[in-house]
Amino acid sequence: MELAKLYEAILNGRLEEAVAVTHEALAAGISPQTLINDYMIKGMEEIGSRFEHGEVFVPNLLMSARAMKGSLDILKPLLKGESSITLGKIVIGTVKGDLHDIGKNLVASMLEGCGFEVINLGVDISADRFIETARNEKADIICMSALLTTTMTYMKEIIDAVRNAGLDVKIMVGGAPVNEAFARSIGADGYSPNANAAVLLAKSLIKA
Ligand code: B1M
Repeated sequence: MELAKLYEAILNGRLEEAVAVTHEALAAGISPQTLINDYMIKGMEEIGSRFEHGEVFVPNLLMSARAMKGSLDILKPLLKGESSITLGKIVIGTVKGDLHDIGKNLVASMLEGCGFEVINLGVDISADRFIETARNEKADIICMSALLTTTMTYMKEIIDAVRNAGLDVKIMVGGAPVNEAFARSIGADGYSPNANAAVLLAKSLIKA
């Protein structure tokens, strides 16, 4: 089957087609990871690049996001393993001022699928909200996502507030503009570039 159709459907924001091709691909035995990493994320990257160059506009981003979410809804249950043990509890959210949630939700699904208990706070999350939830839930890890250069800076405020609150919790960060050096500079315990790496990082932080 032609998997490039999935890339095209996400890129062009065609929800029905994205959903149909995803079903066909699964029936043909293609793994969810292959579909996500090799076709769907690439479609989102391309629409982002076109947006950056002024070739498409916010409504196009929204339509691509809708198509991506439609496909991910089908794949998410398949990312969940049969794990009966809980490796640890993670509070995850996109930081204040930022409404991007596709990557964060992918990270949340992968963590859940690999045995973590995940409390997904959603988007636009303040330091107080992270702290309150982590404290009440006795979380092991706070996981933050930011997609904007203007919101990634708020991660430091959250980390400082968490440390000042005296919480014994590890903090991991990620999102397109974030990198290892930035993560270190704001005092995070770890950075990961994608959902798979986030699982490995969370496992290593739990052991540390
Ligand atoms: Co926006 N947007 N957007 N957007 N958007 C970007 C981020 C942008 C890079 C596009 C561009 O110009 N090329 C740009 C940011 C520029 C910058 O800051 N330097 C941008 C902009 C400017 C904006 C607005 C300001 C546009 C406007 O209104 N004028 C606005 C801001 C709104 C706000 O948040 N306050 C805006 C709005 C939107 C939509 C709402 C239309 C929509 C989001 C819909 C949604 O999420 N529900 C949207 C979209 C879709 C994008 C792009 C095209 C795609 C993002 C995405 O979903 N990628 C994006 C361009 C791009 O990233 N190439 C763009 C797919 C997803 C699977 O990847 O989220 O990177 P990603 O997640 C990855 C990794 O980053 C990592 O793992 C994931 C899986 O591999 N990861 C983590 C993420 N979080 C992690 C946490 C971890 C670990 C790993 O913790 C440890």
